[in-house]
Amino acid sequence: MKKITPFICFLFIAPLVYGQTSTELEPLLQNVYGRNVQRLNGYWNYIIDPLESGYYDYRHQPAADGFFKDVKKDSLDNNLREYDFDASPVMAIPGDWNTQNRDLFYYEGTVWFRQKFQYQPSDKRTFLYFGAVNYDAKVYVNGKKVGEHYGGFTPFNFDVTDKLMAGENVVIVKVDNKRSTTAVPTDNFDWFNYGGITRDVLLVEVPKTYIQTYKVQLKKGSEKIIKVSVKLNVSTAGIPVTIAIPELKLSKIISTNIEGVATWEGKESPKLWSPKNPKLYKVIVSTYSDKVTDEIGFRQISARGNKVLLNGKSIFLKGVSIHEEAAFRSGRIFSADEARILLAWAKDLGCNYVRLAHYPHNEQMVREAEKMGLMVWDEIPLYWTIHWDKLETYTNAMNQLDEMMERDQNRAGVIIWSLANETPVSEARNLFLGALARMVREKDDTRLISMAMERKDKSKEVLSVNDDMSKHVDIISFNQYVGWYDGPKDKLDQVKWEIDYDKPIIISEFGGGALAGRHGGDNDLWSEEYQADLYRKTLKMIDERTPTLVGISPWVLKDFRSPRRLLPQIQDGFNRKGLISDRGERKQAFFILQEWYKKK
Ligand code: GCB
Repeated sequence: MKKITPFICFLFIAPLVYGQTSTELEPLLQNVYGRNVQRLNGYWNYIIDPLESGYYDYRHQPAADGFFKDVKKDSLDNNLREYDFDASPVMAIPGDWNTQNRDLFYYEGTVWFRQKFQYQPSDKRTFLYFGAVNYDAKVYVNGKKVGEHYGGFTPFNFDVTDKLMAGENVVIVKVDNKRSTTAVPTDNFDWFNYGGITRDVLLVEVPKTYIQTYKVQLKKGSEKIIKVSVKLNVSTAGIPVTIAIPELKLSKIISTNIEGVATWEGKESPKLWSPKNPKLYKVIVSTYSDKVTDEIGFRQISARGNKVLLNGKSIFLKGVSIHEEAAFRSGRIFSADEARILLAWAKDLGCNYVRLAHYPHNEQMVREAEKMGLMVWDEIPLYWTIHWDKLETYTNAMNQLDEMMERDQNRAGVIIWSLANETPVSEARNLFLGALARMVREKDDTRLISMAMERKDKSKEVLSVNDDMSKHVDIISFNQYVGWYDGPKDKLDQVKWEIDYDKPIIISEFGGGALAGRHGGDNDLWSEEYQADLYRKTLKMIDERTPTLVGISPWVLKDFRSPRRLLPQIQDGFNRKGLISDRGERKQAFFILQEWYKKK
């Protein structure tokens, strides 16, 4: 216990320092896509800078005249400048750099990006918004730093009003995707470390007094009471806020308190969102000066005993795990069109649920899933061997969790917040994750908490889970690879499961690898037949020798790139546990699971 005392201290300090990893960050604007935006997407000039010579001088001190200044040659006395954005190549933003330039395929380090845009001053405020940058983003506007953000999968924004000029403006971003043992994720993970400005870049215009965030959802425990909370950027009481849901003939004017927050709850009769009827309502939040439009669904999700109830009825989560990697071309996904391809595959499989692993996917993915009637498990990359004893790691994780929750808080489709994946059990880890679980509960009582745990067996034949984090979660989820890492496959016929928690249970991963088109007997590793048989046996084990489950999300929908997967002619840099290959071919196991889902 002694060893972790400093850690306990930092858990108390953490809320105080929270948000200060990136001091210049403004609170996240809710639903930028429902606002007046100028897209800065397009072709950006870039400079690859492995030694960060655009940032540090020759004594390795931050340079005052780094690349972010983008100085004109003739403004210098001696004309000497050793970089030139104008003469540098361009790449498409949003987009990872690895799949746009062969030289950058395995690159991990710094790349500078520059874009120019026109701006006309007005009485409005302008935010510079990034959907995500992997991993460390230092952002400059017209030569001045506006802020920095850590974490590769969540949105962030800066108020840049005072830095903009009439006419041409320049935004420069130093992006560094070097892995680090103290980061979230750490330096060791089983997916591809796509670097760059991987999601939309937007200029968002808002009035001086604007709607910073809002949450419109059913109140916990009710299928009728809609609960609204709207926060303005000013701490002024008495500002009228209108909340309108035209289809429900709801139009209500409420008033802010001294914190600039307006709340309301009232009885309505919305048609409830469900996979069968993914009904969304147009919701308009407005003040005298600002207006945001959204599409919001209403549903009630809860856990009772070992059941998960959707709108009061027990439901089985027919799921699949998905990485945010494009079908056919394997780069990072950032558009609704590409999200729909993967999600349509999941629907075809018979899914009503997807586990978006192992980090927050882009907003389009979450919104499209919701529209298609897929429930969502949202996750942050607390993966494997995290530095549980480091304040910076905790703050980073908390920040990513908060940004994900803030972004997705109005999505009825999102039913589970997941804290972590396969993290080794220790006291420090339990404190770290326990503190995060408390934060999640405080922020949102309308969704369930889970995390992918690991097995702790009772004996060779009796498999189980025993994890102290169980008291913090609503759903016990665990990954298990009997028949693959834990072979041979016949073991699936011999073992049974006993889990001693009176909580709903999900198998968040199982699976095995197969190269599409490779055939053999049921026991030939890497053949489609092996994988299909593994699914057959696992599903039988679930039917016959596993406590009642509320869902599964097998690993994984599509083969995905991972530098850990090195077997020539079979893996070639891909994790081959996909039910569909990277080229879109369905493997035999796809149809086994599809059949099982049909009967569920
Ligand atoms: C796991 C991890 C997942 C890996 C998978 C595998 O347990 O959660 O990220 O990709 O196993 O294929 O080994």
